[in-house]
Amino acid sequence: MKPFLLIALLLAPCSVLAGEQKDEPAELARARKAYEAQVRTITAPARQQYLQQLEDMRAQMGSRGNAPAAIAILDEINKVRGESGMSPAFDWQKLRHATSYSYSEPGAFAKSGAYVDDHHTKLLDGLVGETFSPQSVGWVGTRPSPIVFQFTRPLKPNAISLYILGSSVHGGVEMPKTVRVYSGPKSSRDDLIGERTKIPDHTGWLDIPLALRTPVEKIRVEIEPSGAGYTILEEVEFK
Ligand SMILES: [Ca+2]
Repeated sequence: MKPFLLIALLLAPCSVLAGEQKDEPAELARARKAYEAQVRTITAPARQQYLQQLEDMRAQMGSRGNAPAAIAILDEINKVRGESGMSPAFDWQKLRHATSYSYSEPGAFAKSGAYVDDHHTKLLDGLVGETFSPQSVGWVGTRPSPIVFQFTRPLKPNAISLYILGSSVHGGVEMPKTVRVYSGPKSSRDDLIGERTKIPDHTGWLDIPLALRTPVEKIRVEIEPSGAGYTILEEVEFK
């Protein structure tokens, strides 16, 4: 017998044994997969409830300007999402600084006050207030200018949040009648990805889910005023 054949014969049983230990039966893999899917289905409502609770908590911390707490909550959100095979949440705190925006009609701000946003910074500075301030962006007697947000790479946010002032801050302030969100810089009914009507009169965040099929680099927001009063916007976030 040639030496290499002898070596092959001596090694053969070990290889087979190792293969049997490593390769599990297909029945086991199938049963485990079904079990894992069942666990995911059974625990889904509790997980969704917990994720919603975390999102509310994160928004609360964000509106109070408590960035470290908001980041800690985001880590927990991503841990829970990761454990259940979901993709990580949109990390707006990191992406905010890499996002810019412009107004299609830049001259339409309310001049009676400090509501001009010529430098395009106020809506992404992370600051929100309970009432109007020099950090607010406002329009009066005219339709607010469409706002075009530009990301540095294609993104697929699940929602947009707008921090809007309600009439409780001043009688002349009105909530928008409608907010429409489009993919791309121009508005076209085909590109409508989110819409809110019947907006409750409330100072704070207004969430609008976005139905994006593919990532986009630009998102356009159009606000329709309720009447002739002030429309005041403080901040915009993507989630
Ligand atoms: Ca702001």
